[in-house]
Amino acid sequence: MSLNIGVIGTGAIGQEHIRRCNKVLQGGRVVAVNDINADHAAKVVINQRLEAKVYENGHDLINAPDVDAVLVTSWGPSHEEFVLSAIQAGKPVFCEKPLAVTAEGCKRIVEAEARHGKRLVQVGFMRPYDSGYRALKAVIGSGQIGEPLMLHCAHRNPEVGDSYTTDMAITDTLIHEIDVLRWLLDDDYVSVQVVFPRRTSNAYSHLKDPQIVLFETAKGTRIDVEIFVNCRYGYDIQCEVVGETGIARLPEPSSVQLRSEAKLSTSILMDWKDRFIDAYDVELQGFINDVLAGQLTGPSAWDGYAAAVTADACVAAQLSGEIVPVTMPPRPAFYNQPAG
Ligand code: INS
Repeated sequence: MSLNIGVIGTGAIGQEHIRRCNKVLQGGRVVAVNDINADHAAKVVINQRLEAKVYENGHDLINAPDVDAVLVTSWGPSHEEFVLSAIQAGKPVFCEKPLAVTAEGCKRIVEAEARHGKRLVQVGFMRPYDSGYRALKAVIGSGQIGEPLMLHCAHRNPEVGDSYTTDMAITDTLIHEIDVLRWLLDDDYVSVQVVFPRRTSNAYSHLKDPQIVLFETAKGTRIDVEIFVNCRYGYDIQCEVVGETGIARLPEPSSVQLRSEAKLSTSILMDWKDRFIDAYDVELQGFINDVLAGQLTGPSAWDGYAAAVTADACVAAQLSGEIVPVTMPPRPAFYNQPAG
């Protein structure tokens, strides 16, 4: 059976996901599209040679009888209303991050899904689908390094534009670590502190860059994440897990080892879109497969909510300089199956 997919939002990531569904992935095809700019949606249909109907209204797309599942890739502030509408219609929905722009909004989605009684929502956190993180999780799970005690992580971008503000280091950048490290450790955060080292002269003057975010988890693991978004040299994601009897590191993306001009070198990627490109494919294929099998297993609305609550605490910690508690209500039994 092929899954008929409706896509709300035909901007950059929407077009990428449409291309994926039609050209790369199996088991799904895009039959309906909507965008705040209907002409834009119509152009995407032509450019990507889709046999898809353009809807003026996202809710009509969700309720269309031939749409089996929905992808929400519109502007962040519109996510909540479309996800709630899909739950109302009883249709599975894949929503790009953020699930909602506030923790309250995420909570409303969690409550609506719990009332429905079955998981319908997957959040577009793709790092748990990256083969490197999966391999790292497998090593931790094997017990080879004992229990994880400390994590040293870095999230570095070569540069960011002048619209990037200090809080975006959390909501736009660290948000990936917030999600993937919870999943990696199967743990929750209990507190966070943010400290600011000496500033780089390469950042715009309104931006505090770099930053160091220090988490403590419920099991007592300590995590430091360096966020450095004007590091100039490349797009670099690091994660080192120090366990009781050994250390495990996230593998580097594969690249040719070069001997040339008296140097032995491997190159470093510059663009984040290239770093996790395969993970996006695996993530969306997973959603299609799970919908067809009748049971979602990917990052849940609860994971979206947990990330939003944690991000709020991190932003508060940026402002106060204090250690801020991360207060999560207990995970409802409904979500007890951890993702991945
Ligand atoms: C992007 C994206 C990248 C992250 C960047 C962020 O939106 O999420 O993965 O490295 O810092 O600006």
